[in-house]
Amino acid sequence: MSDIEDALRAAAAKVDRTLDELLPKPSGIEGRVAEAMRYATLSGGKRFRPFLVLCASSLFRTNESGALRVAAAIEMVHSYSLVHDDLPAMDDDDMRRGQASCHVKFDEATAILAGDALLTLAFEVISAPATHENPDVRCRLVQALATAAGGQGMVGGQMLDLRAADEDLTIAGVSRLQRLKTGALIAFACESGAILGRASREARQALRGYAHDLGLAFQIADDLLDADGDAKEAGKAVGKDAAAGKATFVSTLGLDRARTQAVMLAEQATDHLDLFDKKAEPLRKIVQFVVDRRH
Ligand code: GRG
Repeated sequence: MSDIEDALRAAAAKVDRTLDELLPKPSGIEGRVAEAMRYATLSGGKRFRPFLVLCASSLFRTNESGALRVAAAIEMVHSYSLVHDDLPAMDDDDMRRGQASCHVKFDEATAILAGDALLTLAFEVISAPATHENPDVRCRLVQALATAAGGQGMVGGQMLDLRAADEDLTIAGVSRLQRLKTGALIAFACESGAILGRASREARQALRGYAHDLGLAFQIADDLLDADGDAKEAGKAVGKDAAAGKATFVSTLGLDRARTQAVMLAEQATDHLDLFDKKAEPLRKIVQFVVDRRH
């Protein structure tokens, strides 16, 4: 296993412990929703976004326990998005992270509620004093996460995605959709490190540029997996975009150009980190992992 995979696993173990502490324990009749929240969140996953939070915050003088809470909160938002995305009204997927989707394991109403509760818990966690002693920092985290997850961010991107099969999207249209749907949360992961660390404008700009290019490279890699990946390895259905006639980076650019574009974006993302010294090494290495990933 490579260094970066080891680092990802080590960070994932810490994030999972934090999630286990923060997620409600099932009890009483309403315990079913807690069970579904736990099922959807503590079910594997690369913990890529939490890793970005931890690496970005470690560039500055930050407290690891606060960063871990932000990392767990972003994973809650990500897990909610996957639970809702898998619902029959959206992407209608029976399998996620190699196991039954949340609505298949439980039922649709419970999956909707579990997603809602994960989203709200994320805000409860980042707005609590244990995340950062300074209320201004907490307020900025709340605002940035709300923008990234809402109608001008991930939810807006999901709306565009649901319409993608009926629209003749150009490459600019596909880029905008993906920048909102997946890019916004990835950008928040990096931005949150800068907010926690009260970074300079220059450092913040550099992380913003990095997150932009990394987010697009991540999505192209995801489209490539959907186009030529293996369902078992990916832990989810593949070939769905083409079957639905959805415009993606692969359908608009073709396999080869999409691969080339991902490599170019990866190089560009790494260039943004020139400002930081050796401390940014994990952020550099994760770029390559994202482009090469098979799940
Ligand atoms: C329902 C509001 C709402 C939003 C859904 C993110 C999203 C928007 C839908 C997910 C659909 C999807 C498969 C998008 C492609 C990129 C992506 C988010 C892949 C899954 O993320 P990974 O690879 O998954 O980080 P793991 O399981 O490792 O956490």
